[in-house]
Amino acid sequence: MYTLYFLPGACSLATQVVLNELAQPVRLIHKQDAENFQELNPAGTVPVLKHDGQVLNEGVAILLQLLQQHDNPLLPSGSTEKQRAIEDMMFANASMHPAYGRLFFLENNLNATAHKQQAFQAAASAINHLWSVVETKLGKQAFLGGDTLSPADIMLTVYSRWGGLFPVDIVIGPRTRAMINRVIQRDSFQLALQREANYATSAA
Ligand SMILES: N[C@@H](CCC(=O)N[C@@H](CS)C(=O)NCC(=O)O)C(=O)O
Repeated sequence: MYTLYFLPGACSLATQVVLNELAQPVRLIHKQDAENFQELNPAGTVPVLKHDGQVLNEGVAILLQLLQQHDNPLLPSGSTEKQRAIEDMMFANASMHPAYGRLFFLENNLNATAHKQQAFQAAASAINHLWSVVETKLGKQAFLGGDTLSPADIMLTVYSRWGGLFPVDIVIGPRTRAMINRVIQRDSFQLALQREANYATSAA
């Protein structure tokens, strides 16, 4: 049984979706309910995954460990395809995630002024550029990895839900929208959302 420390709707949602894709049982613990979260991850971020006494940090490192541990069609075995899948995961985690992170930073650290809105717009424009890169990468494919789901599709789908929290126009192209909708409709994603919602309900 895996234990996943999470925040609702955060990037830890992607970890849970991958665990669901791999049919692995998972127990959720809200970050605020952890007695010693700083000891689990001194950086203070989710996801944190515990399994067999091992504590794993950093989203991509966690996903790679899971994908190497359990048979799955998400991470290809051919070296070129595998390299591309990891590149896409890093694009999501190290380019798109921090681009959205600027919106959270601005919201939490600037008072409402014209400058704040200007900064939001600059941050949104960087995000929109990255979504245009995704649109080009997708080409005629259903998913970034081709015909079948890849880990980066799940990660990007989770991040795509953050734009609505801010007063910005995030522009996501039609092929990317279709990919996101395919990911959201999967049982693994719906189950993950349901578990997070049920957790919030039982904690209330
Ligand atoms: N590089 C880290 C970044 C993780 C990260 O930034 N997580 C955010 C949520 S998406 C977080 O935990 N922020 C701290 C907080 O909101 O308390 C990873 O990929 O695991």
